[in-house]
Amino acid sequence: MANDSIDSLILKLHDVDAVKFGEYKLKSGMLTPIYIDLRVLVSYPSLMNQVSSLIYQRAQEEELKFDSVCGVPYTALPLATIICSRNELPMLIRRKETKDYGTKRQVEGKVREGETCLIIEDTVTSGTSILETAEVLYKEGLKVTDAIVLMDREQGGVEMLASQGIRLHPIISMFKLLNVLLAAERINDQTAQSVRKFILDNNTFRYSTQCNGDGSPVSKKPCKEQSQELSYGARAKLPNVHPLASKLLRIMEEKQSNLCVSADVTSSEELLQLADSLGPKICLLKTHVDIVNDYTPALSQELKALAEKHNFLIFEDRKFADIGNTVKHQYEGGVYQISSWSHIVNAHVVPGPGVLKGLSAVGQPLGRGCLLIAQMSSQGSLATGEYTQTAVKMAEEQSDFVIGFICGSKISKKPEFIHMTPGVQMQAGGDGLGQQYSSPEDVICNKGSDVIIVGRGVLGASDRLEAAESYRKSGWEAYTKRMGQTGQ
Ligand code: 5BU
Repeated sequence: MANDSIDSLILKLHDVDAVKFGEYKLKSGMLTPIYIDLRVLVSYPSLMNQVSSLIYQRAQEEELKFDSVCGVPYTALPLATIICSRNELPMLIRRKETKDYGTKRQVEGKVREGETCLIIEDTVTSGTSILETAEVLYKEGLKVTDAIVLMDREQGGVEMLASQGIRLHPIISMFKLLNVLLAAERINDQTAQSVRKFILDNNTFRYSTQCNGDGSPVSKKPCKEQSQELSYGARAKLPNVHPLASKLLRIMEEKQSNLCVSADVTSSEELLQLADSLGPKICLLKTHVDIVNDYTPALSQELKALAEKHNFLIFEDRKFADIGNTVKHQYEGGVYQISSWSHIVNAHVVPGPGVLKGLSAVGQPLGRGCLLIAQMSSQGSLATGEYTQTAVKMAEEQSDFVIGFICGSKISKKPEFIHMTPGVQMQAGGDGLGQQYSSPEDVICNKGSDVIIVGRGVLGASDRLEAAESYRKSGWEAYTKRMGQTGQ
């Protein structure tokens, strides 16, 4: 999709007051410094046409497969009409209120069970409107795999819908909109900054809970209703699961531990002591080998032996982020020779798929696996929205090497992928340097992640073993709660 056509659309939307700055109240009651009102579009036929074309173009670019189109009532309804009419596609209309006479149908149009319907929406904040429409379509026996939205406020809608198995494709994202309006001097730096801050501080997915949340609703399903979900043990046996993911899931089930301790210590002796003493409590030991002051190759060999002794895997949190050729050398060579001892590494998706190509050239023959950093726990992280979604897509495309994600919540419905979440302590809060903490219960039960990564929560305790056991227990209890069981 051409960037200049998006830029000109953004300016036109601003011209017609579809984008307003000030102080507005959202449906949820939240006050926002930016208001998007695309209802006015119907008064501007050429804009309606332009938007409809861009939406259809996006469906084609993404090579989406669907049998019908449904616009979320009301604003997206005329957009869906134009798209369907122009391209001769069958349309479905979702009623907002069920009729109390006649057919009492909630969906109008010819419904053929098993077919796939593409949802169109004008603006997304949390994603609940799209989910509500999808739920009505599900009831009619239809499938919903994708939705296209004109304007994504980047407040967690993409992630929430991904957790429910729906890929959301935004045409305009909030940050893009701000940049274009700023460049065109329609807004000043201060306004852009205050909107950016608002968006980053009000991510409805990251800060709300799926079970019993008091933030905006993400999923109406209580934990118990998620019991159709597969256990770690069952996921280990899935036909398409990566052998290393399978091994980790088996370890988790056997040791009743979804705890990864982040061994952020600076001496070899302390690192080995930690690995040996906490080994029985953990499924995974995460290292930052480049903070160890006295590293020698013997350290990694001893770590490997302890991993075998206590049945855990090693995850070097190296966060590769360069072009394929460079990361290949960084992974295999240098002082640390990471690929020779670390079962799992992680990578940023910012370089594009080449980073995985480089890493997998080294790691795959050794049976290693990689986690993609789809989200980060730090305040103001830019890994949100479309970025996160791209990470999920990249993982799906290279699932012979990618075993899961670093993320704040479940972002892929594929049970073969393992979700791991850093920024975990018993009490929510932060460390004053940007780290943000959630509790094991919140991360595993409410956010649907699989593994808690705990550093200072354990390392800072006077009795590290006791602390590790208490995190193991909390993480496991949250998991059994999520599975709808009681205290295994
Ligand atoms: P803490 O002491 O529990 O805050 O340590 C968290 C660890 O996880 C630390 O090693 C970080 O480098 C690592 N981390 C993180 O905190 N947040 C992230 O998004 C990623 C890694 Br990726």
